[in-house]
Amino acid sequence: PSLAAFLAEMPKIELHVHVEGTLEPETIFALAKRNGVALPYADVEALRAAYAFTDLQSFLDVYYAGAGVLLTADDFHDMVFAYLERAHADRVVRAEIFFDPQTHTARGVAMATVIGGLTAGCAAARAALGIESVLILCFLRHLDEDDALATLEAALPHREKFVGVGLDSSEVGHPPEKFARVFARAQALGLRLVAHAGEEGPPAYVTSALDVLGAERIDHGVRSLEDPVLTARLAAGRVALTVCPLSNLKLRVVDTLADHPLGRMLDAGLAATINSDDPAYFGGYVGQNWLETFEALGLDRDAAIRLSKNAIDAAFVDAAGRAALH
Ligand code: ES4
Ligand code: ZN
Repeated sequence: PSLAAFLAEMPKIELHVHVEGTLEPETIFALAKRNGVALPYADVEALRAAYAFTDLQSFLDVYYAGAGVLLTADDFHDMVFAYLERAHADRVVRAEIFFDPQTHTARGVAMATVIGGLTAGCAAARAALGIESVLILCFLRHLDEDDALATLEAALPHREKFVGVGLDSSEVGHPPEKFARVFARAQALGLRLVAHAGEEGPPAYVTSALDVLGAERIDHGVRSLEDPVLTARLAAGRVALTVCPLSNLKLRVVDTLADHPLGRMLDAGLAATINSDDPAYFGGYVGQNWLETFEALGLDRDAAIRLSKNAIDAAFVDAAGRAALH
């Protein structure tokens, strides 16, 4: 088969997707109507016109506005189920899905509503489609650590419904060090640890995500190559980097996909993977990320196999689960 067909048919694992970033514009308007929530956009076209991002913050402003339409457990169920249907169509067999509880609890939505709805949606997709999924609770780094600590405590009645914690939102000015205590608490609870670092922030944030937070995977990490000591360390430790090429393009981390560092990361021996981040906002789900990146960088089947193996090795599964994925 052609490379495009090979990529389309290949079973995939998605390790970096924000469920709130899977809300399509039509769904945002449908939920706004269903819930009686006012939106700062006149219609779907006006909302789509706002998707001309200049950097991470310009995206986050729109993304948090869109997430404001989510109120009921059904909303969270339907959102994650719709994402998993699309992922399944891209041949995703397992997804490890981020959610941002503070975006919802700050509006008065109960933690049980958020986690209960998402868990039910994941279960429904597993039953209907056979797709596996787990949830990772992310702390918003633009808020303070006490808010993150209170969020983790509020989530503990639902401890068995998420496998780990992450760190997302505005990176520059909010280094990993700010969240040392909440990550230590999460680690003590047996949760898996990941953090966004080196997306817009410097390589030093990747280093401190590893050293101060104990992060097991780095989300993005594309700026790691600027630091040769860090690059050697990530390669030697086979630390997975969950790279999101179309996100980096839309948020102007790179000027063109042909400039994307993914090929150089693989050449440097880094355990990179391909993911979609916020697919409803960035112009494509995970299959589109694979296809466009391979075309722009001239990657081959050998690279596809390496990227897939990296994702299998990085997935939060036990030894039997990993053997089944290989
Ligand atoms: C995000 Cl692309 C990105 N970076 C940081 N935080 C985020 N939350 C949702 N998408
Ligand atoms: Zn992300």
